[in-house]
Amino acid sequence: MRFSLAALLVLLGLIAAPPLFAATVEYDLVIAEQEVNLTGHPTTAMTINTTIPGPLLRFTEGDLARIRVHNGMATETSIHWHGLLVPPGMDGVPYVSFPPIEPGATFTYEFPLRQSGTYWYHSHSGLQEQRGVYGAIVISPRGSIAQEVPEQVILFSDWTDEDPHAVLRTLKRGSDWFAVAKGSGQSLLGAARLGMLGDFLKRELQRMPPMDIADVAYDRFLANGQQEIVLPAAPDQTLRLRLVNGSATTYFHLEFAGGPMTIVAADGQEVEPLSEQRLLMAVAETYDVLIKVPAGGAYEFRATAHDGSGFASVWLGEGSLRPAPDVPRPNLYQTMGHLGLKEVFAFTPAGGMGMADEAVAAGRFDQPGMMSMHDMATMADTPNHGAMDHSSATPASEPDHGAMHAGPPAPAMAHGHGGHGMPPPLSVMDPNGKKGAADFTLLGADAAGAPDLAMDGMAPARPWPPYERLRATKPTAFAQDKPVREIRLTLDGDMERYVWEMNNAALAPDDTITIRGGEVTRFIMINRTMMHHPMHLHGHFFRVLSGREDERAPLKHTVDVAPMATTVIEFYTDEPGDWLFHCHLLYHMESGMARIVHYEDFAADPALLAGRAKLHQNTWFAWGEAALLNTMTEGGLTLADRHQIFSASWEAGWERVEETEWETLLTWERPLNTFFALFVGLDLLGERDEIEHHRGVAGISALLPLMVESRAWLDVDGGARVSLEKNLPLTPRLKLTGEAEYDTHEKWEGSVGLAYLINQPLSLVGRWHSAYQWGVGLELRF
Ligand SMILES: [Cu+2]
Repeated sequence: MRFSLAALLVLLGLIAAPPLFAATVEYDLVIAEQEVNLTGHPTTAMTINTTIPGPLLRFTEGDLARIRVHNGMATETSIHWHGLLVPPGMDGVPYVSFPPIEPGATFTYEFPLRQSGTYWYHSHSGLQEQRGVYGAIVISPRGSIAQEVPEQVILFSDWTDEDPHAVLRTLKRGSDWFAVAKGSGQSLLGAARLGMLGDFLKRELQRMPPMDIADVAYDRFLANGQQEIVLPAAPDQTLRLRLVNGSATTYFHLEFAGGPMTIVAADGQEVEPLSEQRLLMAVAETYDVLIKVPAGGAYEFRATAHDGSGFASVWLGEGSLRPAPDVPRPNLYQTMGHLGLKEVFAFTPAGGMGMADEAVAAGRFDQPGMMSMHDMATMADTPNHGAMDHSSATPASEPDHGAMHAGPPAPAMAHGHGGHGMPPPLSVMDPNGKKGAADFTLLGADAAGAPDLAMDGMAPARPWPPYERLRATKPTAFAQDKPVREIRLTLDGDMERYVWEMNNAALAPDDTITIRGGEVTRFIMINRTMMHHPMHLHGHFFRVLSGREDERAPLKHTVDVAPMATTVIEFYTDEPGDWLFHCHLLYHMESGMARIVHYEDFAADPALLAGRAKLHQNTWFAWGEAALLNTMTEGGLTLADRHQIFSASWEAGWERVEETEWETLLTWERPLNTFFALFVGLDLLGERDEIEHHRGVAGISALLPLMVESRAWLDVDGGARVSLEKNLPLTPRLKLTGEAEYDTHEKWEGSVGLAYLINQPLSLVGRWHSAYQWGVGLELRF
């Protein structure tokens, strides 16, 4: 009797308490190349278990995960568990935490689940993430018996039919095409239309390329792999949406047509409930939100790409369609910062923005927030299209939600769902991201052509992430007695060459960030670019500090660092290993914006260290352009990596000369920064098939105020040459081009003309040249 009572008690204990022994949860993931059709055109993608996204992985806190990843492709691969606290060897970053998974091989990941929440996984090899290698992870809290509210997992992503390597090559060559394709081009006419010629001039004086919020023109934005999905929801039901941004480069503005959403977790970690009408989710972040689906309609939960080029839709509920409102497009013409003579004639781009290295080193930008509140306050006074929050100069402060919905609520559509649940397009905004590609109207591809514009981060209609208002449910502050190590990191970029850097350098072997266990490490990240960078630290959660003491600063694994702003994070160092810290914009990471964070006592496997050189592999990119007119031809071929540029250019004319005259220039150029480069080369001059002169040259290239490209050289014959070149976009497609050159041997030469962008590889050109007169023809980019 006593025995059976004891047995009963044990049995009861087993039922009531969490399981004493952790379950092992196993998954098999097969990564393979496969044909998909997301746009009406079949293309090759990389899938996990035949789908994009890959399967949702569900665990319970305390489980042991055993995941076998099979590489069914002809190229190496990897899977990284984004936001999960795993041993360093299980983190899945090739050459940092483990060797890559070779073609045909299987790697078994095994790790205990030390946390709960919404996370995701993706390939950390090359550009595979853009090709479809990602999926969501949900870890239920341990001991939870029943779900309080029904939940849905929604993974947002961006999609292009183009090979991601071709995308990166387009970015490297500095083409305008993506801006035109997604309707964020900038031009003189666009600036004039907005009454912002002053800003246009200021930017040109500052030597900054036209600002854009996103780099790539996408074909589609996806929710769980589709442009539009329908999820079941009962009237008046409260739902928990587990939202994941699995995009390669796209931030999303999230908004629910049925009312505000209540944020209850960020990056998998619980936060105090925070109500938001419109939420900006950075790349690689996750949020859990509660929404209440009103009765009487199907309500849209919309994810609008940050640059306004398209969106993905999730419909919840039944009945007539209630679309979410359009988000105004960003006003890309607005410039930032003070501009004086010192900035105009600065030697570095950072100096041109008023954020020179010396000022950074002196700690002038260490406080979280924008570089200068004074400048922002001045900006808020400038008349501007769209709403502007005059009451506050702090971009991340509480936005005035009233201003967001000044108009009447969006009208319901007269009809309900069809059998396929696919509502017709409702909005002036095309859900497909490349609407500008075929728009040949004057401002069709211009940022100024949008019906509604607002300034990013300043207007309440375009909020920045709500970090300052997020508070953890429990204190997150570290004990006061821990040593603190501060590390200052500037986020830099060379937009022209598409090289992205930290502390003025792309990823290189000697740039490891060394930290020590048992300390509080604080990263002060100072963004000296006009883009947002979602910075992600592997293997840790960090506190996002807002500049005031808050013992409940939220814990995150990924944080947005806004343009020209400072973000400060801190973490306690108790996860020995080598961990990647990088910008989660895929093409930024691939172009150098990454570092290894190394615990000083941690010794990685020597075999792994031997292979690490591959991480630092510096890829070469090649491209060319050639113009053929009835009077002349000119063009060039370029081969470049992060540090040097080889180029061959030619010019040949046959009009008004006895024989075809030509000049070919071969150079090797070493950029010092975005503004200056040194070069040596060989200048060849000839007639027909004969070389008449050849001479060595050496000189300097400089980008001058007003974006004038200049070059000066001395040659071995004791001569010299100075040349200037300027391109001015009249509309996004129509460019005025001018060149002038003075050579001590040949005297003056110059040309002026127009180039009209037809599509990515082709422009129509007409030009007057001082030697060959008027000509028309085509320019081809390849
Ligand atoms: Cu970045």
